[in-house]
Amino acid sequence: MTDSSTPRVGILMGSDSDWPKIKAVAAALEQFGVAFEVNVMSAHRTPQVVQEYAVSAAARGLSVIIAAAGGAAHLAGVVASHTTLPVIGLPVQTALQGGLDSLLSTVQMPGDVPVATVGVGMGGPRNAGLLAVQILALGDPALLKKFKTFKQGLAEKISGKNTALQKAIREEK
Ligand code: RP5
Repeated sequence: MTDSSTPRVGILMGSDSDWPKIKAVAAALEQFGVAFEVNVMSAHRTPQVVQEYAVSAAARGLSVIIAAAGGAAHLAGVVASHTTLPVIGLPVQTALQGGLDSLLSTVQMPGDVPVATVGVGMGGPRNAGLLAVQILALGDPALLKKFKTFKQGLAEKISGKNTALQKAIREEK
């Protein structure tokens, strides 16, 4: 049995230094009222902890794991190797070309072990949270309804921006 406070999404990061860069994941989940937990663990520094977490995640009620790491970013891949849950890889920005190292380490998984990798920087952290919401919404009609409303809001926002831009262009003439 799960209740509304049981975490459905596990957010992992390789270091606490990642948190300021990926906080938007949590904000996206909070926006949709999705319960989550946040933990620091490292594929390289605490491999045993990562394995134990990934192996027990489904039985503890989690449905999606979001794994963020920077540099030699192997956390998401290692987690995916130990669980049947969908894993979203979140590459963290670094000094090396904005995080190209993180992006490639996360996305270039071998066949048979998928990691759904979102972008590095920009909308990446928020998209990781929203993708988790969409996965959960497949089996949760109330959440799907909220997500549809959100999408509708996006369309209205862009339409409003377009109207404002057309007006500004007309006034410039
Ligand atoms: C990665 O190494 C972490 O995800 C982090 O992005 C990076 C640096 O970690 P710290 O040296 O700041 O702990 O595993």
